[in-house]
Amino acid sequence: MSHRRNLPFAARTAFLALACALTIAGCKDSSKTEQSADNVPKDETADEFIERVNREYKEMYPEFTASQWLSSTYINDDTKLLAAKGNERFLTQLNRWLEQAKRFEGQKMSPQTARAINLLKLNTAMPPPKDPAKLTELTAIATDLEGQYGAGTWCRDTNDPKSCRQLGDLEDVLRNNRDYNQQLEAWQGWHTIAKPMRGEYQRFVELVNEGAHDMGYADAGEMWRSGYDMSPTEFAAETDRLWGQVKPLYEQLHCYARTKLETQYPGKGSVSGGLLPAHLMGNMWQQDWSNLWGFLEPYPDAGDLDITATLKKQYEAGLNDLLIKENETIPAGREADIVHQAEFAQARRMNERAQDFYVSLGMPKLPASYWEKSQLIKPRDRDVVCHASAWDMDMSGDVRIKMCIKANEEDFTTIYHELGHIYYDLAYNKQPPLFQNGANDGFHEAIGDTIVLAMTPQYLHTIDLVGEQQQSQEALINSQMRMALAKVSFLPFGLMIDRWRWGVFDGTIKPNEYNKAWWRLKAQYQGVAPVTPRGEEFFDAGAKYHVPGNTPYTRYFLSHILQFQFYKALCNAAGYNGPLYNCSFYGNKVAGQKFWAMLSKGASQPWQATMQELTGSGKFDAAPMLEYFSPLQEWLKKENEGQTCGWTMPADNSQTAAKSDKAKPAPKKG
Ligand code: X8Z
Ligand code: ZN
Repeated sequence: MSHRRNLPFAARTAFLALACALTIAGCKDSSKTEQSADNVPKDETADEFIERVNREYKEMYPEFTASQWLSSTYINDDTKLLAAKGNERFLTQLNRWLEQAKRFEGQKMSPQTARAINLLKLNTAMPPPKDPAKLTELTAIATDLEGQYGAGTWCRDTNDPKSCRQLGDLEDVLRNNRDYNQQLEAWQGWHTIAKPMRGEYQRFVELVNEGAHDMGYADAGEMWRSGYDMSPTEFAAETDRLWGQVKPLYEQLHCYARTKLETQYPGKGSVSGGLLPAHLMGNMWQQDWSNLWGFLEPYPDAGDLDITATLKKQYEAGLNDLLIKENETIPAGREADIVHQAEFAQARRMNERAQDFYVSLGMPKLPASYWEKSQLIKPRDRDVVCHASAWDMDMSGDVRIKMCIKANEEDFTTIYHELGHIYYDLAYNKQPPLFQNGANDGFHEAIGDTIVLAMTPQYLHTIDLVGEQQQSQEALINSQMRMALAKVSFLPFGLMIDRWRWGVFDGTIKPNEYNKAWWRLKAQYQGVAPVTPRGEEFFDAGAKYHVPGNTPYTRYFLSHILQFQFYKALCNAAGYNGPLYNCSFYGNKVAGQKFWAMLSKGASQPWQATMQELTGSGKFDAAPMLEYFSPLQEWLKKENEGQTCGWTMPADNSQTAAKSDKAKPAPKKG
């Protein structure tokens, strides 16, 4: 499941705990079977050690993932308790294995075994302190933070439960409502849910840093940067290099968006210094600007790309069918059930469509259990973590996703994203457990998105999601803009989250400046700013899933570079010769085979080798992304002529106010 990628870390941890119980039980007979008190066979070689770890890991894994799955799909105190305990057991076992591995330091062993031992160290994003009491405290905090995020609710009127809203509702406001104040209210409302997390998060940081230290790392951030087959310092420099490659493209898009926002919201479309108002970008975290299509579409007459409208129509048609079918018999009050049924049917239809792409490449159909056990839509009777994730429950084919799918384009492409994780899981299931992972975590995130790049307007037309497509320069710019609003707008966000966490972990960002540093990085990288002061009474980082969920984020930045490298390689494999942006390898079995071969390698070799096999180069490189967007970049340069692009940093970002609001900041909410 996600444990090995996002939720994964916690999951792994718990998983290990289970193995631990088995180990102790076996221990009783150890004297007779030549085992030490710790159940470690005497004279075990490094190769045998790794073989045993793989076996124990796989044995304990299903119980661990089950506890994590339950606590994410049914948030209450009991499931939180079980998840925390599961995690604790896993991390205890991880510590034990790491202790046992020390025997082999400096010894000769096969490169595969050396790699496996290193991967074992990196098997969690939550390095466990050795002190058992602190480990217990850490897993309880981790489960609680994720639960708080999942159950996060803002009430306009605390005395009126009907006024309460969760993330999905508030995101709908940002998605569909262009009213300045209503967007501001939704944005501020959601950010109230993170305020109570601050103290716990601070303690969380102390505890994982202690764990990282116990494992030989300077801090948890250094550990996170150690998973890339190069030194942590080299890795950080690589991310700077890649950002340098793509920054000019982002700045052009930022400039264009600002001009349009200023027209849309006269006097309020930017914040002093030329930054974009955080609540106006159509997305809670300004990481994807697709929802601003209504006024960012370059050529409204150059064809139709409104996938959301078609998905909604499909949903409504399905709902109508159900209503007609059951018209005579629907008892009063059962309308909500029918709506729920129609939402589920639409989510399933979207999911089948995504599966079809993978199957067209020669990959297997998803197992029956996937359809039975996945959570596709938000249950009505309980809190769940709606943030999309993909799970490998047992390393043997019980794969699932957990989403709260709605009929819109964003969720549609997110299903393709999640299936990328699922097909990776299925492809590497034959590898030993410690190699059942992405070549690096950016690879895992890039698989489904590579498929999304191949969802060209032509592909979307063949599956009846958009109408007939024009072959004109205007239509091309529209389709490039559609992709850029999702992919280019994301880049600085993909970097800034971990720039913040790296600083929090290494102590350069102190607890009393968490929020100030957050907004400084938002301004520096994304060029966005809040329109009302966001002092230290807030904890705005906590309003983004991956912070309370403790999922490292640089993986997504990498993925947004890698996916274009993969896409280009698969287009080449498919024998495609035209301009990169027009290529779809839908239905191409040669490309599919090449993709599957890469997925099957898992983490069994350095990612550079896996990359070399697929693309012919063993380096991260943003050139394919720039090649893809070159028509748009040229167009943007012309469009922005005469503008002063870029932005200047606010002097004190916690006091930032909108130009028009300088004298009278809006009152703080909640
Ligand atoms: O978290 C995700 C996936 C699950 S791995 C839905 N993504 C990041 C996000 O939502 O912030 C995908 C893109 C970036
Ligand atoms: Zn993902």
